[in-house]
Amino acid sequence: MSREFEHALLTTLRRARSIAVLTGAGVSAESGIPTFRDAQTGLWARFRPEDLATPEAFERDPKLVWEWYAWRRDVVAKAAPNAGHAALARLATLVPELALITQNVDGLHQRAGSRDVIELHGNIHRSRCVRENTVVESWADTGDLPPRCPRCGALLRPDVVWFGEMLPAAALERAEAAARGCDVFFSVGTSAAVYPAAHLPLVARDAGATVIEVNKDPTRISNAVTYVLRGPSGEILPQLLAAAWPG
Ligand code: BV8
Repeated sequence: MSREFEHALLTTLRRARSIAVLTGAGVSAESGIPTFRDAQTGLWARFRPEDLATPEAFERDPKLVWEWYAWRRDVVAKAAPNAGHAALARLATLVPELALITQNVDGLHQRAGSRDVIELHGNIHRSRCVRENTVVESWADTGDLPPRCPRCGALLRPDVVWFGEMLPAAALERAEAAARGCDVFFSVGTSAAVYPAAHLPLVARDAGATVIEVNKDPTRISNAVTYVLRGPSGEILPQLLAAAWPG
C-alpha cells in the first residue's frame, strides 16, 4: 500500500466516530477452527457443512447433525481467541461507537472480551427446544442423541441459523442499522458468500462508509471495497490498531 494510501486509511480510522465490523470464519482460523471453505477433517471429511447445517439434514438424521455440532463445540472448547479477536475487543475502547457483527457461532469474540456481539447466525453453545423454540440450559443425560427438552420432551437442536432459516430479526436489524450509520465498515475473514450477511458491506458502502476488507484471499466484494488488506486477520488487525492508535 502506498504511503499516501496508508496515511489516508489511518487518518480515516482516527477520525471515525462509528465503526462496524462484520466477521466470518476466517477470524477464527488462526485459533485452529476450520472455516466453511476448509475441507472438514477426520470423521466429518465426507460431509459438506452446507449439507449438514440445514433443517432438512436435522429432519433426516438428527443424531448425525447433533453429533457434528458436539464435535464443533469440542473443537471450539479446545481453541482460544487469537490476536485478531483481541484487537477487535480493544477497538471498542478506541472509538466512540463500535458494532461487532459476526456470522460465527463459536463465541470466541465474547471470550476475547468483546461485549454486545451481534450474532447473526446464533451460537453453538446454546441449544433450543424444537417445539417451544426456547433456549434450554440443561437437561437430564438420558443417553438420547439429540437430548430431549426437559419440559416437553421434544428434541433439542443447536441454537444456530441453518441455511434456509430466517436470521434473528433483532440481530439483523441492529446489523443493518450499524452498516447504514457507520463511518468505517470492516469485513474480516469472510468470503461474503452467504446472505443476507454478505449484503452488509455493500449497505455500508452505499451509505457512504469507508469499507475495509481484511481477508487472506480475494472475495466477492474485494472489488467493491475502499481498502483491501490482504493477509491473516490475526496479524493485520493488531498492526492496524498499533499504527492508527500508537502508544
Ligand atoms: C436466509 C450457522 C431467508 C450454522 C451459517 C441467493 C440470494 C440470497 C440468499 C440466498 C440465495 N441463495 C440461497 C440463499 C439463502 C442462503 C445463502 O445465502 N446461501 C448461499 C450459499 C448462497 N442464506 C440463508 O439461507 C440464510 N437465511 O436467507 O433466510 C430465506 C429463508 C428461506 C429461503 C430463502 C431465504 C441463512 C444463512 C445462515 C446459514 N448459517 N452458519 C453453522 O455455523 O453451522 S452460514 C456459515 O457459512 C457461516 O455462519 C458463514 O456465514 C458462512 C461461511 O462463510 P464465512 O464465514 O465467510 O466462511 P468461509 O469459510 O466462507 O470464508 C472464510 C474466509 O476467511 C475466506 O475468504 C478465507 O480466505 C478467509 N480466511 C481464512 N483464514 C483467514 C482468513 N481471513 C483472514 N485471516 C485468516 N487467518
